[in-house]
Amino acid sequence: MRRLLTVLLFACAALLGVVTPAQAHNVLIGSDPKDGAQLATGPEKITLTFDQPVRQGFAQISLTGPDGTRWEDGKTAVNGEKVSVAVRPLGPAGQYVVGYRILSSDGHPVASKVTFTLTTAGPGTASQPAPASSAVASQAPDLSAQAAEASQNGGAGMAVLWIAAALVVLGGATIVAMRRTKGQGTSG
Ligand SMILES: [Cu+2]
Repeated sequence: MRRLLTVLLFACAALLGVVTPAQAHNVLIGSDPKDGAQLATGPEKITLTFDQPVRQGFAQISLTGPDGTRWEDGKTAVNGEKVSVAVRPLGPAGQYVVGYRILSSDGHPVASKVTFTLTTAGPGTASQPAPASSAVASQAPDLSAQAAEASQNGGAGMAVLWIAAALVVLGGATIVAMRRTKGQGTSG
């Protein structure tokens, strides 16, 4: 019986070793403007800082105003741990939401938001809607990030194979161990 337990323990350890990710997700450690900031003047750009370098190509920052208007201007840029986007002159006073989605250095997408409040209305006009195409474009990075993660985790496919193989080995070892235990029981 001890042999069986030992086999089970080793099998569990092997499974954990395969499943546990080698690296952690990127974590947002700072932003400009800061989360919860009260600003009299709108920022010219938004910069987010992470604890690890962000992968190129999939990062996206959006800035949504109190009336739902989008205020980011142009493409999101990734520079090491920093991700930024330009912002056009803000309009109405109120809460602005900085939504972001990035691809972690471990290949997993991370998405969240920070908010700030514009205390004084700026010169920007809310009647200047984001082009319709940008709404479509904003969906695309989500899909490509997932695709990238999937291909990145050709690792994941391999992990499944490893788990399957480990289960087969575990099953075989369990049968062998049980037979031996049984054999020892009848002969002794
Ligand atoms: Cu991860």
